[in-house]
Amino acid sequence: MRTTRTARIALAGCALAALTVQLSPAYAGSARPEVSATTGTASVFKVNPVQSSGNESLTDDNDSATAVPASEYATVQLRNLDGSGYLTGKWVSVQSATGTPAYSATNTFVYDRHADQFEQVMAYFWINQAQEYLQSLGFGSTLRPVNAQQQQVKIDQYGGDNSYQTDKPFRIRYGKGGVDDAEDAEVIVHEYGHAVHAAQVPGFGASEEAGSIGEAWGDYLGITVGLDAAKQYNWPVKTDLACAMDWDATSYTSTVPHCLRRVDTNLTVADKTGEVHHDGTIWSRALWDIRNSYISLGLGSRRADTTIVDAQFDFAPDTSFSAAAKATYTKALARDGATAANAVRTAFANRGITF
Ligand SMILES: [Ca+2]
Ligand SMILES: [Ca+2]
Ligand SMILES: [Ca+2]
Ligand SMILES: [Zn+2]
Repeated sequence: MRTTRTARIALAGCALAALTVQLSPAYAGSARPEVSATTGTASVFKVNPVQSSGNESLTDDNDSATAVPASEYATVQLRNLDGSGYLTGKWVSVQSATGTPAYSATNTFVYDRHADQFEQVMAYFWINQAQEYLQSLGFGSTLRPVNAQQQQVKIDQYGGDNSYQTDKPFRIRYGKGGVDDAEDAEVIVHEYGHAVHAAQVPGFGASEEAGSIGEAWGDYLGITVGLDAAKQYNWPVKTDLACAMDWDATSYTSTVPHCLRRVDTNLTVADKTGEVHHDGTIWSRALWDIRNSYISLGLGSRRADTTIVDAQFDFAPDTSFSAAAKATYTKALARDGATAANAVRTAFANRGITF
């Protein structure tokens, strides 16, 4: 769940919110011809238009096409499609309750942000990108697979300004309050982060600290996948690296830079309030420090992410901060050696998390 200041919904955490609305398959009864190719072309935001432009004055303007300049869109490959001509493939299946499902006989999905299909394309591209990122770290080859399944995604007008990952059914829903949630890759991947946890540890999030780790991981994954993609596709990053959801946040934050949350706050366990998004920023700062320590040690962010993800397999569904920190330290020691492991221990200790 990506609770915002304007729409705080009383659910314990995304992974706990079991929404059971079951809609008929969006594509049932279609008479469209099959498309055989599994790679297509699409237009997407370069993570989000605030991050790629540095322009904190961009506004939603009621989903207007002209609110975001053409320079902030990139033409990309859509990979792993199933050849049906719809946005369904090996790692993602997008359904929409808003607007006609995107379809192209040539796998060409070029829309502007005013079109409902744009959010569908963004969700497909960014979830596929997140799974490809995890696989590029070795998950599914040298390491255990991580949520290597077709992620169900729904885009609709659900509630206020919020998005959810649910376990029953196993699905992500993106809302359309303010800036449409699926116009910001950091929102898209945040929710995918919850699906990753749920796939690694069934029932994950069964304590307040586990729920906080879930929110922290979603924010961190959104940022790291976006930064890795910016490197891969040569896109500019013009806002603070630690700022999550720069574009979505323009709808409900008045201070600049616009961030739903940051992963570099200075909170410690002494600042806990019992609210998972707030308390998650304690954990996400530790992840951020681990990342930067690995970069300083010459190990790089990808190695940090590999250790962080691999350690998550060892978290109990109702883990405490302390137990999860110890599991991360133990994984770092085994994979990366004593110097890296000590940096992990320090990152947690600086948040007041000891073991
Ligand atoms: Ca839109
Ligand atoms: Ca929104
Ligand atoms: Ca950002
Ligand atoms: Zn969340």
